[in-house]
Amino acid sequence: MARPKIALIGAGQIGGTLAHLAAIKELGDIVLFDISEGTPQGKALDIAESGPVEKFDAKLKGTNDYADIAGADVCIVTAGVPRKPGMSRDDLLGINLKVMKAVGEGIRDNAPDAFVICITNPLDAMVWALREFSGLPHEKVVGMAGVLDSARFRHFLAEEFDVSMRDVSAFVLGGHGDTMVPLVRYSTVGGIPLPDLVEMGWTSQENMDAIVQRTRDGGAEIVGLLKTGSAFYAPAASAIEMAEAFLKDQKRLLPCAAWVDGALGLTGMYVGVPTVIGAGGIERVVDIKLTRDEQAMFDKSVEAVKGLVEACKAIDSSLA
Ligand code: A3D
Repeated sequence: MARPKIALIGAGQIGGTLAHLAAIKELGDIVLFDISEGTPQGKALDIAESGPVEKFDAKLKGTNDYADIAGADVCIVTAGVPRKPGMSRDDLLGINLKVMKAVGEGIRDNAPDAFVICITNPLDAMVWALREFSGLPHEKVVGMAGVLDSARFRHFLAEEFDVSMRDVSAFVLGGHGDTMVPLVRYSTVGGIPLPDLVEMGWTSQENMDAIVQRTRDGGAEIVGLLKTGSAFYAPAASAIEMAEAFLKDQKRLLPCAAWVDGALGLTGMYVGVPTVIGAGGIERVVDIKLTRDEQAMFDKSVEAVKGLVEACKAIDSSLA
């Protein structure tokens, strides 16, 4: 049986890391696409040359031609610009919207059957625009944010409790921005919900609140340290988890920016919600019940995403 084909649109920091991870995990053959001449070719060759050492047979190709992504099973989109210190994700909207148009059309014309994972920021608006420009079915176009935000939350919690990260499960919902909603009540250590752990005295409410805020600011913390770009190792690992769930029909329950039409009281929009990812793409949006406080936070996040989508429509009249 032929190996699956994975197209990575954008061969920058995240794109290169995605290619490396996909090769090491032997998820399929990899095509790295970028408008920058030489970058995808150089990274593809460099990673391919690690094959004998890492012991993978995945084929890698770098290209500046969309024709080379033809027939891709998965496309992961990181094309665009990342933020610099002092910038919010929303400051990237104008420039990255134009990039989504070119990428969406490239996927529509060359890989219309792919499962498409968008990473470009501002995430919830860009995945919406990418879906509009590509015209692919909603269940096949999804944004990566919740897996990363939840991984950050899990990492901070594992440090706080001094337990293995494997035993920490956590959920972050809503838009991928300052209004994201780390759901404390649904987050557990070894199955014990966080509020119970506070009650047991394992940690304090103050520490929990600080971890929730650090999770919300997780992207900015890395941008502040790196100074020349944004996070790329954890974002790449998170998108690979989603791609693997699709390619292996794993039915993973993962928080993603998915098209929600009916669940959680929403009609027709992309926002971070719990989903099931399998061979059909987004096979289910999990309609969880929120408390009044959680709902208020989620509503605020939804409004922020709607504002960004309206801004996209104002910039590009074909989206209105
Ligand atoms: P970077 O290393 O700059 O790579 C972006 C690449 O896109 C560059 O190689 C560009 O040449 C390329 N590019 C620009 N325009 C086009 C185009 N029209 N077609 C194809 N390629 C193009 O950035 P990065 O990899 O660090 O980040 C990529 C994106 O991911 C940025 O928008 C970040 O803000 C975003 N990001 C999202 C998350 C989420 O959790 C959602 C996390 C981290 C970064």
